[in-house]
Amino acid sequence: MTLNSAYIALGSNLNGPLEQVTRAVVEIGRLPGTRVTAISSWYKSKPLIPENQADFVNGAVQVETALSAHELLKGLQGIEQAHHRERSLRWGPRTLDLDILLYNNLEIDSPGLVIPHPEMARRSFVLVPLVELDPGLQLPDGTPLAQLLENCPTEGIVLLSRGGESATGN
Ligand code: ROI
Repeated sequence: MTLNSAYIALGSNLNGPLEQVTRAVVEIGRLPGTRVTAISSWYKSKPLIPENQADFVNGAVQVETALSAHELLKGLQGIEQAHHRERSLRWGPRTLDLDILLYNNLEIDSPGLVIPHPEMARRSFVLVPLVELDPGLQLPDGTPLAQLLENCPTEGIVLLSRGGESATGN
């Protein structure tokens, strides 16, 4: 079985955000053929548009998976739905947001799935946990993520709880 390496961003600002994201990590590790190989720290961050909503908890995990990128996306969407995610407002508060940031060194541009995640270069709440997981990570075009982070404002991001290595799931 060929295993793929993917990085997933987690975010929540509703219904006990820290519990939402920590439960989601366990659930990600239960997706078929998928193992969580590293978990970042959790960070509290100010909402990026609109600002009149609660602070977010953000983090990232690395997984090894036998799933294709589209299968992984389907699995993550199932987890989001199980957390009663409501999609009423495009930029509104959410109980759980799971985004595939990177999948091997692939570039994917299909209607429901774009990898690398198009917004990640501008979002320090994504880049900070990602660079923590692997300071040497690069986009498929070779751009170091640490360099993107240097150009991103990081004020408003506060370390909430320190992460560690983990091997959850199967
Ligand atoms: N802002 C922060 N800080 N963290 C998020 O995960 C997040 N997700 C979003 C919007 C509403 C754009 N803002 C966010 O989808």
